[in-house]
Amino acid sequence: MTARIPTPPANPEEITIFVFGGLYTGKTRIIDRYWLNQYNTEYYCPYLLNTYNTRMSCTIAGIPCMLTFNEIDIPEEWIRDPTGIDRLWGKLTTFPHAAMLVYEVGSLRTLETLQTTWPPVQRYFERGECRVIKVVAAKSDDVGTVSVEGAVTWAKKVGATFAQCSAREGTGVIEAVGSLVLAVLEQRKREKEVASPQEKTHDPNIPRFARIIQNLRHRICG
Ligand SMILES: Nc1nc2c(ncn2[C@@H]2O[C@H](COP(=O)(O)OP(=O)(O)O)[C@@H](O)[C@H]2O)c(=O)[nH]1
Ligand SMILES: [Mg+2]
Repeated sequence: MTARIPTPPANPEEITIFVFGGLYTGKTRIIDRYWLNQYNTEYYCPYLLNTYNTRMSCTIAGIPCMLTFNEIDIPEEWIRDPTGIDRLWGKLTTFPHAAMLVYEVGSLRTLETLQTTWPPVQRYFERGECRVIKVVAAKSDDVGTVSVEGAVTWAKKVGATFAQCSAREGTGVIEAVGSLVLAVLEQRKREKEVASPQEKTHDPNIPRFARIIQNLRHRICG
């Protein structure tokens, strides 16, 4: 009788994504679209509002991942006084792996809100070495009054990539989240290679050194 070998538990890559932006910029709908592939037309998305911390397992580029979406509304008091963010996050010791900075295409104020609050947010991200950041122009199905060039320029300035999406139409959401996750996975791969270079098996110098050593041995030992 053959013994049944239990399947080893999958070891998913844990990835926490901050979805950060002003109120009503479309953050909840982006998560809802990605998570459940739905667009809730009701004002509230009770399913998400009950949790705020949404965890989902998925496979991206063949790699099992566990994503945690952490939605953060920017309150008015942070816009008036962004140092409030330092006071709240300055001592935190947990950090996201990636972040989406969300504004809406029809509201310059929502982009300015991101710009105003960026310095303390950047300080927090830097402490946690969170470098995978995307500026996301939400509601791209709407009339876009905010200059895309202006937003792209700012994104570059803060070291972020840029994407547009519409949760309503279901366009750009999967791509935006997917590219963030891939960037995190690539960063982890690079860090692993730096931490343990001996694990690299494709060093082109290895066969060359082996030949040199073989030659030397031949000359010495005959
Ligand atoms: N046209 C359009 N409206 C959207 C889209 N996403 C969200 N909204 C609307 O914007 C409002 C706020 O969305 P929500 O996701 O709750 O914003 P949050 O406060 O940032 O989480 C809601 O009334 C949505 O109907 C979108 O992709 N297109
Ligand atoms: Mg919300």
